[in-house]
Amino acid sequence: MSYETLCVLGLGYIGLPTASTFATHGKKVIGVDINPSIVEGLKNGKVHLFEPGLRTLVQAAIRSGNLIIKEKPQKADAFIIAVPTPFKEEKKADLSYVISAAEAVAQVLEKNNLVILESTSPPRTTIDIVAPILEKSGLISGKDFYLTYSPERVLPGQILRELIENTRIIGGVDLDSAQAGKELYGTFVRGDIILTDATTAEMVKLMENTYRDINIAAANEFARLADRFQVDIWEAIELANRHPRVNILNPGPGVGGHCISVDPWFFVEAAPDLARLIHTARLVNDSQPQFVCDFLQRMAGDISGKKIAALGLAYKPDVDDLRESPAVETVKLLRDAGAQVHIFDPFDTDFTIENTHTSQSLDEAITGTDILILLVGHEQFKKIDPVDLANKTSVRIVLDTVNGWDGTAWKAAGFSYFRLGDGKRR
Ligand code: SAJ
Repeated sequence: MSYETLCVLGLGYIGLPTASTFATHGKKVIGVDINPSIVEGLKNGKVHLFEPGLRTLVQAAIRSGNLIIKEKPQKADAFIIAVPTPFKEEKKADLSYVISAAEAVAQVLEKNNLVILESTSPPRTTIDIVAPILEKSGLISGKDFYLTYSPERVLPGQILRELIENTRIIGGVDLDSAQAGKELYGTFVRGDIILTDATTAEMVKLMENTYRDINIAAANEFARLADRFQVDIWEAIELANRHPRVNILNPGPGVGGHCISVDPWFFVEAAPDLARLIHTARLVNDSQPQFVCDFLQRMAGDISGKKIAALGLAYKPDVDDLRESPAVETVKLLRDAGAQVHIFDPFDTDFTIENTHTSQSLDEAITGTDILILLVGHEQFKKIDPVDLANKTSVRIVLDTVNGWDGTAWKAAGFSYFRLGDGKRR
């Protein structure tokens, strides 16, 4: 079976690059999104997300005539569901987008079609939730049509390269389904394509991000311990990582993004009696903005009424994505502690946080500031010359939460420089 026409549901960070890459590899792709403004924009070549190289890729795909954007799915050989699975207030997976996408596919599903779920989902979603919805079409998964779960594993900022080069896991409801998935992704995937069952593939995806979350939680807890024991955590991590089997990650203001800060909750929700370490790691990372706020107050004294310039809002360096960003959380805590916070992120100069001031430039943010706090290690911030900055602003207290700056240079330029987790030099 060869799959010539595809329908990709959800044109976000995963669906749009996936649809465009298939299109530039010769497949006829219908890209579907329920958001009319995204559909309108894409039809005119306007890309609503920032990812290096994405705009060029999407425009090439549309120009080639192989990528067509629609609001509803149509009949196709294969369907890829790449809609978001956010979580609700109470940290439970919100599967409503997956469910409505599956319902839309069921309307047009035909014999021998292939359906692939890519959205990160709690274990057993493919078998217990998606299959029964698709089977309302009267067709049976694994018999009349192929059904697989294949997680995306790409790193925001490097999506286009990793989409092609990373190992791809394909879990089928049966072996034929997994093989059908392999045939499709083989169109452009250069990494290994490994077949398994659908639930294993779901669990692999959650385990990867949970593993990273737990390791970052350990780094954050080490930073707190270092602060107490007057140790510089950055020095300590560098030394510990000289052990051949140790690789401690970096502490920071917390863990954000739509993946790592969300996915572990799917385990906690599905098996709270078992996922105890996973739950604790989430709590440690989620409380890191509070640790940053408390740390600043210990270093700089009462911040009430003080003007603070907060540099960076994105969930990690050099992306424009603010979802679950610990930088945003930290700003809110500083504001609630009475500070007048001036926020600046070069990737999103329009974003507002209630009762804070959005700055359009670094210079605007630092004017008349008492304290400068670096929350995201964007390249643009890392390049700031402390001598140059000292001439532009009255600010003399600096908190670096990401080890983005050379403390010695900042001190030499006349700043009181504090670094998160550095209990030695403060
Ligand atoms: N972070 C730290 N310390 C570190 C590394 C990261 O505090 O040492 C923070 C970041 O600042 C950010 C968060 O963790 O707030 C997550 O960033 P990330 O770069 O680790 O990962 P994501 O969320 O951008 O992408 C992850 C990737 N998963 C893994 O590396 C295991 C990616 O491969 C997945 O495709 C993606 O999640 C996803 O969509 O699931």
